[in-house]
Amino acid sequence: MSTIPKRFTVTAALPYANGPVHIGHLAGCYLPADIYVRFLRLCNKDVLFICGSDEHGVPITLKARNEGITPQQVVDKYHALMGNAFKDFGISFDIYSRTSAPIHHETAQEFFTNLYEKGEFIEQNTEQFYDEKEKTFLADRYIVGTCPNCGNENAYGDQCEKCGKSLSPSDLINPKSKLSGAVPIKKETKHWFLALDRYQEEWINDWLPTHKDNWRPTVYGQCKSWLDQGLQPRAITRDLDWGVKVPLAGEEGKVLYVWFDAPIGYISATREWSQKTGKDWEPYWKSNDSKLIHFIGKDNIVFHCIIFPAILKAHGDYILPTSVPANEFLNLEGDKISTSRNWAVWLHEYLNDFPEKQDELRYVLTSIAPETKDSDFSWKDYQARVNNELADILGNFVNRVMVLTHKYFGGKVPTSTFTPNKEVEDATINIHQHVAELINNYEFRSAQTEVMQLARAGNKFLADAQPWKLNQETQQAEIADIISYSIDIVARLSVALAPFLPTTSIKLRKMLNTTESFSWNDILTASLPEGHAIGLPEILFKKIEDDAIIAQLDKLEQSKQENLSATSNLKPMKDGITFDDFSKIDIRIGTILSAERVPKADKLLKLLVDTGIDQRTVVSGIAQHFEPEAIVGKQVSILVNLAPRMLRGIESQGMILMAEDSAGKLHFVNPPHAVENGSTVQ
Ligand code: B3M
Ligand code: ZN
Repeated sequence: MSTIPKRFTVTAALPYANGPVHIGHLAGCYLPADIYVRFLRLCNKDVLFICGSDEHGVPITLKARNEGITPQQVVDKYHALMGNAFKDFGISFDIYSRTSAPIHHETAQEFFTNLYEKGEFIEQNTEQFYDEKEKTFLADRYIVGTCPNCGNENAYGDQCEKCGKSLSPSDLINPKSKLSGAVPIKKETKHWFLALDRYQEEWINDWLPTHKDNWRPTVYGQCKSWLDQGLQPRAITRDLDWGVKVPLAGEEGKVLYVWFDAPIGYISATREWSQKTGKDWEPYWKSNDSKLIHFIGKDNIVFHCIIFPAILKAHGDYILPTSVPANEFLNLEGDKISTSRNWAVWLHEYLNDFPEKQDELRYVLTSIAPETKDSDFSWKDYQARVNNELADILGNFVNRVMVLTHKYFGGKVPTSTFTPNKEVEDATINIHQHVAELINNYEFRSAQTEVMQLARAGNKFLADAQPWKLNQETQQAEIADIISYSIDIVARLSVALAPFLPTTSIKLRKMLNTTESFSWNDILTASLPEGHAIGLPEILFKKIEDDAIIAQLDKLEQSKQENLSATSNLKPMKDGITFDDFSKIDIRIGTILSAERVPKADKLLKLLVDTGIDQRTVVSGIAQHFEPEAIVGKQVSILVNLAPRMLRGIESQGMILMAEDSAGKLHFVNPPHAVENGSTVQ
């Protein structure tokens, strides 16, 4: 049944456009996908590499609300940031599209309509939480309340971020709408469901085991356990106004569930590529001699191995994925990477701190790729690998070859008789055959190690041969043999490294002064003709100094401190001040006369406060903790001699003092009984 594929359709998970990309994304998905694709291209295969931004879903709408901007503005910002980061790291997509593009809305709607007309969906009314104030249904993420497991008062309706427990909104104690703070009610609403239970019986139970031996055990195991538990019908629509509209008359306010539309985004992107290039997109998705491969992280397995195949199969015209090489997670300095805790190495920040060192990061991330289990990135390990492997072995070898060629032969490839070295030849043949197999088997980590073997062998060959110890007059021929062979090894490396370290490969070709295109088979024959003038030596890899590593560790330490102080009331004590410093502070008791929300700023309330001295406006970041009407008449402590500040166009004259508890909840600091406004706090 396995025919030799004519073309390869390679997808990399569409990243959510609500934050920048970090090393975990790169190591988990984009880098292995890129290595694979670059390798296939070197083997002259027909390959299409697809990605784009995933721009729908509730978190994006929440972020927009928090920042007082539109969802489109959120995704525009991150779409650009992510696209640039991928480009900077040499991730060679044929197309980087986005799911807010019209072509995607059209494609996703076509899918819905196709399935709808075939009667594939179950239409069902269910009860969902509803915010009567905002007149909208609430996605699970829009509901907050107390976690029944750990007591965190800010747990979400789908998960408690403090203890990690998966929740459903009805598990929450005191559930509240995140939009208005109102207690949500349950209301009936209609949705469309994919009959996964029926598909399981009809074909998934038979199809999945065909991949038992060719999918990673972690991937297969996860799918198998889903099947063992029995698939359930799954809603593919939501009540939301951000997303792909359900293309049915009279169904306003319904959009496709983000996990229904996002994978279809791969197809939309392919269609966009087709429009741009004039090439036919359909064979990549509809022809049995195409091989569809999804690169993803392990949290996306079920969507790519069960749900998306179910959608494709229900449509009927499409091929199903042949491989889904999902990676495990990459940790950072022993701790889980987390966007909200700022525990990450962001790609754009990395390039600011280490300009032009994208291949160094690619190398390290592939060396520690979490292919079979979670792995850990540490800055010390990064430094060691760059310095001891890239700089000392690969860089050192290449540099010696270049310098010696200029020194002994005026930068020209000398005439020589072929003197192959066994280790070098073995390493070369091994790359040509074995590395190719490893890559075809998605074992990029081992593949890169084997490629480095050639650099090691080359370095050793040159170090053992010691041409610099030979007599230039009488042993010129021997020197020529050594140098000429070494140049060939550099040429071979420029081929073998191309999938892994594309920038380095280009630099090597430039140093060798050869612009000819090459293919994987050229590893065996790569050679420069006698008399060919090579370019100038260039340092390939500078060593990473301790200071640079310390700076990165300091940055992480700072994130840690900020998180500690955000989640614990035991904040580290601030630096000491003198009594004089303290006596400059003028705190009074005042009374809130009125309070209102600040438009488009969901954290801010505009307060009018009677300070006993005057009545003044204060903008306070307490809107997520108090309803405006509930705090009118409250006595508060107010810092009255703080310099005025403009907040959202309003001049704030002072600051209300709040006590923040370990759960991040705010409480007014006020006297136990009413006192006269203007009373001083000292
Ligand atoms: N955006 C989840 C993620 O970024 C999701 C992947 C979609 S792939 C179609 O992890
Ligand atoms: Zn909890």
